[in-house]
Amino acid sequence: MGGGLYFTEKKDFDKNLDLTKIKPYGDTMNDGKIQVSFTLPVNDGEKAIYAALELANKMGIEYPSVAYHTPLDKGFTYFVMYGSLRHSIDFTRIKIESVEVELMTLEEIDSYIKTNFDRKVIVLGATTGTDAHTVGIDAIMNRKGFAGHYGLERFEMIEAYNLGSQVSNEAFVKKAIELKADVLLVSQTVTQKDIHVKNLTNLVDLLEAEEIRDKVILICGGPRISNELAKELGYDAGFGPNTFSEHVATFFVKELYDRKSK
Ligand code: B12
Repeated sequence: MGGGLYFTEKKDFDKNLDLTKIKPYGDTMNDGKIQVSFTLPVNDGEKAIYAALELANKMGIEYPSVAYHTPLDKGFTYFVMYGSLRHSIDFTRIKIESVEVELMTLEEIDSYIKTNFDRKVIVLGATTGTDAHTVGIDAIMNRKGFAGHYGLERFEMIEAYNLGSQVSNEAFVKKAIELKADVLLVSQTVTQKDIHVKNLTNLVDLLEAEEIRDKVILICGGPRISNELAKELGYDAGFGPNTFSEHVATFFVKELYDRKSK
């Protein structure tokens, strides 16, 4: 290999767990072992391997090695790199803003709606924009649900409308007005080039233009959505991975009640 990048491993690191400087774990505390993959826009070969090692080193990976490399196409090579991460994180300083509600069951949510509202709650959901991923919104809304948790269509006191995927924001807003929806659920999976941010922001603009933003509870969700991001974009809440219908329904029935009481 040109120039030769050689790494010998240091074994005498501190093996005690310190939450103020956690590192990835391989098989020994603080060994920092990680595996990363990326594609370089060059042909496979010695020079490409050298570049990948140098890049890994720049990323903070000590003792990097190329676990796997293969040409993807002419001028592109895929790498899997293995090594020890130099960096650590102070775990004790992390504060996450997540939706905190005391979770209710399907039956409790239905009876909460019966007790507090004299009608069913109307929920409209879709995957909007060009995004074609439906599995997330279906997991929340479809009758059969997801991982043993029934979806909103199964709730007696919820009238759920799932428009599917690739629904334009304009069509979504039009349907929301037609149905007089109480709750709008938007799913976004694709985040390449921040397309989700543009699309979610555009929906808020349209709702404001129609003067209905304050009349609905606006919620988004998806594998890379956090409550923090959702609020930044003008949503009432955001839900990420491992969300079930009960999480989101508990949030919106309580929010509806709070708004009604004000
Ligand atoms: C299945 C799949 C597809 C299927 C989708 C079929 C369908 N009917 O949905 C098909 C093959 C069509 C597809 C296409 C594409 N895909 Co795709 N796909 C996936 C895959 C493998 C699984 C996604 C999934 O179903 N997850 C399961 C569900 C249950 O999880 P979830 O969506 O996170 O939902 C949960 C929560 O997030 C939350 N939630 C989700 N939405 C909402 C909404 C609300 C309101 C709430 C409260 C909660 C909530 O609740 C759900 C349950 O807990 C992922 C990779 C992966 N393993 O994740 C890639 C992935 C999402 N796809 C990806 C890409 C790039 C694409 C394409 C652009 C590929 C291409 N170049 O053509 C196209 C998209 C085209 C388009 N216009 O959108 C990337 C996205 C990268 C990114 N960050 O942008 C991924 C991550 C693959 C990858 N590693 O590159 N895909």
